[in-house]
Amino acid sequence: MKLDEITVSRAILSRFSQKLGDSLDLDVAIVGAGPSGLVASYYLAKANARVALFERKLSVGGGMWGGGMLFNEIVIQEEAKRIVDEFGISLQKFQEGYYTADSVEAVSTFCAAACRAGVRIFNGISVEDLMVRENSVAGLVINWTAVEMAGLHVDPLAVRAKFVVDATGHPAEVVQVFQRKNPVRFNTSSGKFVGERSLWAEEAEISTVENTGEIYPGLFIAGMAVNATRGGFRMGPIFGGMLLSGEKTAKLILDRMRLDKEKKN
Ligand code: 48H
Repeated sequence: MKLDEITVSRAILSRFSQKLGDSLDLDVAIVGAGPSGLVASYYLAKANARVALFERKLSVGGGMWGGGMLFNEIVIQEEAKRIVDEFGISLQKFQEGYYTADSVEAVSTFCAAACRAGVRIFNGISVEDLMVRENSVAGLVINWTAVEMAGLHVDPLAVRAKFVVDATGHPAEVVQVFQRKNPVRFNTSSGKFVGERSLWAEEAEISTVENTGEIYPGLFIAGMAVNATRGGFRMGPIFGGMLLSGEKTAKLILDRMRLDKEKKN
């Protein structure tokens, strides 16, 4: 077969334009492809929602690659074992209620499952702002991470979405930028972004899941962004809460989509 460089270029441009073009009007836009964002996106796509995931870095997987302190094993507790099993990731029992997984197998499996379920993942793209309407969030404002890193003055593009999920981890970037730029009141204890507390694994794992939800019309929080936004504790390198939070996010949004559809009919 004769190879033509221009055909290779044309193939990439054509396919990427199609992929991004098909993602400009979504049911759900998720920001951050760590464990909570990946799991949320997977369950949403499996239920036929139109969902895309935007990740600043080239690598997808967030803080899961490095396990704890770069020892690339993660710990999963009993409550989240069924999710890891559903994805087919190998788990080893460490002692009663504690399981471990190879973090590389875990991340790569979550990514592959999300892609195969129909999630469109855009890496190298940063979310710099939100699109808003009167009293709700209406989508994302995106730009290349390379533009952000170079500090270039380049205007962004917009993505419309019925629901936006902040799954950006510790910084809860989407929530913070939204608060900085708008006179908003969140569904938190103070009505504002509260900030993450210190390490208390047991409490943190419970509250991460409990506090997962909608903090402003159209804006959901998942994973570590939940603790940061609502003033929860951190949990260290145990990942069950991140997976359960992702699963709960998908369930809450799917319930809302069903309700909204019923109301329309
Ligand atoms: C696009 C963005 C933007 C942006 C950030 O940190 P993550 O892994 O997030 P979670 O919440 O799924 O998982 C948290 C977990 O990894 C962790 O840190 C734990 C359990 N810590 C416990 C402790 O005590 O320390 O992933 C977030 C992703 C990253 O890949 C970022 O690059 C990305 O979001 N991101 N992507 N636009 N503005 N901000």
